[in-house]
Amino acid sequence: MAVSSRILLLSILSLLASAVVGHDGKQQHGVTYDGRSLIINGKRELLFSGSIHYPRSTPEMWPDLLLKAKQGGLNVIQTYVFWNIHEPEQGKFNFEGNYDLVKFIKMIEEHGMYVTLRVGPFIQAEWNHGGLPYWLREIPNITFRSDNPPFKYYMKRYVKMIVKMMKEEKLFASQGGPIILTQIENEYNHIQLAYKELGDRYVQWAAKTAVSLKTGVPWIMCKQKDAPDPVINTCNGRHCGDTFTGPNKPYKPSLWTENWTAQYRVFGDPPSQRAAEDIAYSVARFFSRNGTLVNYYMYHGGTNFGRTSAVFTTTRYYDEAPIDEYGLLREPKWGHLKDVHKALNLCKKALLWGNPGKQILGKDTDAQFYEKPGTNICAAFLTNTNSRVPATVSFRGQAYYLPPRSISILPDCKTVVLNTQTIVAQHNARNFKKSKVASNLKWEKSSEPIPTIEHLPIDSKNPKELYSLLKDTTDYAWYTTKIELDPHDLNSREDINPVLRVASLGHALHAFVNGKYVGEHTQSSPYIPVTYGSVKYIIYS
Ligand SMILES: *[C@@H]1O[C@H](CO)[C@@H](O)[C@H](O)[C@H]1NC(C)=O
Ligand SMILES: *[C@@H]1O[C@H](CO)[C@@H](O)[C@H](O)[C@H]1NC(C)=O
Ligand SMILES: CC(=O)N[C@H]1CO[C@H](CO)[C@@H](O)[C@@H]1O
Repeated sequence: MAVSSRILLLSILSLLASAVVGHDGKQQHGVTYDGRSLIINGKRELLFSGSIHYPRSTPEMWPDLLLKAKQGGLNVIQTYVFWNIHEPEQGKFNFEGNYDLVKFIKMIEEHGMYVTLRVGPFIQAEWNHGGLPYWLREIPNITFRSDNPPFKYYMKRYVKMIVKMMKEEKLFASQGGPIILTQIENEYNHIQLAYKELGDRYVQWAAKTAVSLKTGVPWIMCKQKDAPDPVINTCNGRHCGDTFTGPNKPYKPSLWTENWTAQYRVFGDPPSQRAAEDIAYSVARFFSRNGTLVNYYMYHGGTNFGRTSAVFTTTRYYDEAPIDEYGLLREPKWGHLKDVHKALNLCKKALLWGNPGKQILGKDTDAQFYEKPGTNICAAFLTNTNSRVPATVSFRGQAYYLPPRSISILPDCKTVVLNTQTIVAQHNARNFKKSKVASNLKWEKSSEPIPTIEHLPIDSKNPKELYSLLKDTTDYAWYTTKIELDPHDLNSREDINPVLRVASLGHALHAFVNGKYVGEHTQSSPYIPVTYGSVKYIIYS
C-alpha cells in the first residue's frame, strides 16, 4: 500500500510541475490544481461561474447575456454539450445557429471569461432524453451508462469527437483557449448502486477514457465521491458550504459545480423561489470553508425551444435565475450576488495564500478566517447559523451584530464590507410597454383530415410506445382503433360503458369518436366524461 500510494503521489506532483513550468523554465499554458485551488496558467484565482446553455438562447442573445454575466462578477461560464441536437441521426451532425458550440465558446473568450465544458454524454439537464440521441436506443444489446461494450464504444466516439473539435479550434486553456475544466458523466452516483459492480467499473472506465484524451485541463465528476485520480469530485447542491464532505483527496480543490439559484419548473407547479440572501449565504459559507469555485445553476436558464425539454418540464427554464428567460436582470438576485463576488474578491489574497483557521464564537456562531503569517493579509467570515435568532459576537476585540442565518465578510479581519442578509442592490423596477411586433402577429389555423383505419401506415395489435414509434422526430401522432358494439346490446344493457384509458401525464390528447371530436385530455382536467350517441365514453389519464 505504502509503495503504491507514493508512486501515485509522485506521478501527480510531476504532472503539476510539467504542466505549469516547461523544460525551458518558462511559464506554460494549462490548468493544474492542488488542495487549495485550480491553478490556471500558473495563477491561482477565485472562480465565480454561471451556467448558460447555448441551445437555450440564440446567438443574437449571447453577447448581451455574457456581458451581463461579466458585469455580475462572473469569470467562468459553464455549459453542457447536448449530444442529441448535435447528432440527431447517427453520423449526421448539426452545429449551426443555436447549436454553434464553437461560436459560443469563442464569444465567452472574447468577453474575457473561462469555460467549464460538461461533455456528459448523459447530461440530464431537464433535457429531452438527458441529451442521449434516440438512435442510441436502437443499438443492439446497449445498456446506457454501464460497463457495456456498445455504450462505451459510442460514448468514447462522441467524447473524442467533441474534444477533437475543441482542440482543432485551440479552445483548451492548455492551448491558450478559455476551457479550464471538462466534465465526464453527470451525477452518476444517483444510479450507480443499481448497476452494482458494472457501475463501479464504468466510473473507472469513464475517468480513464476522459483522461486519456489529454486535454491539458482537469476533468471533474460531480457528486462522485469515488472519482478516480486525477479526476476531481465536485459538489452539486444548495448548501455545499455545509453539505460537501470535501474533495476525496487532500490534493484536490473544493469546487461547487451546481448551486441551484431556483429550481426548474414542472408542469402545474408554481415558479420556484430562492431568496438572493439564501444564495449569498451559501456562497459565502462555501468560500469561508475552502471553496474556490462556485457555479450558479442556472445563471440564465432560457427557453427549451421546440421539443427539447424533458417530458416533465416547461419550456421556460429557470426564469428565476439572476438573468431571466428574456435576458433581463432579475433583481435583487443579480445585484446582490455581484456584491458578494466583489466582497469575496477583496479577500482573494487571504483565501488563496493564507492558512485557514476557525474559532467558535458562540452556540450558533463561528469565525472562519484565512491568514498569512508575517503579513497583514487576513480575511474573516463571521457566521450565524441560527435561522431565527440574531447574535452579537466578539471577534478580535470588536463586537459584531449578525442577523439570523447570515455571514459578514471582513476582508481585513476588522471591517464588514458585506453581510449576506443585507441587500443594498436595487429591487426590480421594471416597466412594460406593449410590443409593436407582438401585436402584429397573427395566428393561423389549419385543418387536416382524420385518417381512417384503412390508411394507417403502421398496423399493430398492441399500442406502440410513442418515442420509439416516431423515433423522436415528432411527438405528434394519430392513433386509431376500432371497437364494434352490438346495437342490440347497447339498447338492452346498462352495464356496457366503453372506457378509453390514457396512461400518460406528460402529453396532450384529443379524442374523436366516429370522426367527431369528443374531448381532450390535459393535466388540469384528467377526467373528461363525454357522451356520443347512446354510448358514454370516459377519457382519463
Ligand atoms: C446480443 O446479445 C446476445 C446475447 O448475449 C448475443 O447472442 C448477440 O450476438 C448480441 N448481438 C450483438 C449484435 O452483439
Ligand atoms: C480546509 O482545509 C484545511 C487544510 O487542508 C483543513 O484543515 C480544514 O479542515 C478544511 N476545512 C473544511 C471546512 O473543510
Ligand atoms: C448538496 C446540497 O446542498 N443539495 C441541495 C441543492 O439544492 C437543492 C434545491 O435546489 C436542495 O434540495 C439540495 O439539498
